[in-house]
Amino acid sequence: MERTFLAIKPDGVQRKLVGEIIRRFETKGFTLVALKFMNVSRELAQAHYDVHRERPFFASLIDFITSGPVVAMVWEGDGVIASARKLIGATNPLNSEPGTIRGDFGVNTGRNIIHGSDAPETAKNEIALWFKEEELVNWAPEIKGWLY
Ligand code: 3AN
Repeated sequence: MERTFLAIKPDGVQRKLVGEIIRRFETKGFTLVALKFMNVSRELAQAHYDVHRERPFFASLIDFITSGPVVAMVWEGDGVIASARKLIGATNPLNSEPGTIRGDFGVNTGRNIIHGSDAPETAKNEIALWFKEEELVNWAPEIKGWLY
């Protein structure tokens, strides 16, 4: 079963969107596997955004993601990586459709409320970076069976 890493960024937390965002993934039918409310160290932020190290916005990206608490989560389900990206919406607020999280709540490219892994390999690496194996909850198969 596929898993993805999602993080509600400091702007999403400050704007009290945590419940609204979690509700969207729950009602879609995905399964919560791990969740923690935490401050992000600069080391973790830099490791998470390592692919953007050379980009001009890297320093401001690190400042922003470490500026306040985030909600780090792992979600599971069929096609959850691509589906979560769809529910989140495009990075550029002018391209994020109404009905998506960014389309409904965001107007800024940098302060875009939520992060979602973009591919299976990234999801695997990000889950391992943010969570210890024992923090991932295994749902009992009979409960999971209600959905799939
Ligand atoms: P996404 O979060 O939609 O996967 P990425 O992976 O291209 O977008 O970029 C990672 C993060 O870097 C974005 N969430 C956004 O906060 C920031 N970012 C991307 N492009 C820009 C930009 N042109 N200016 C400022 N920040 C940016």
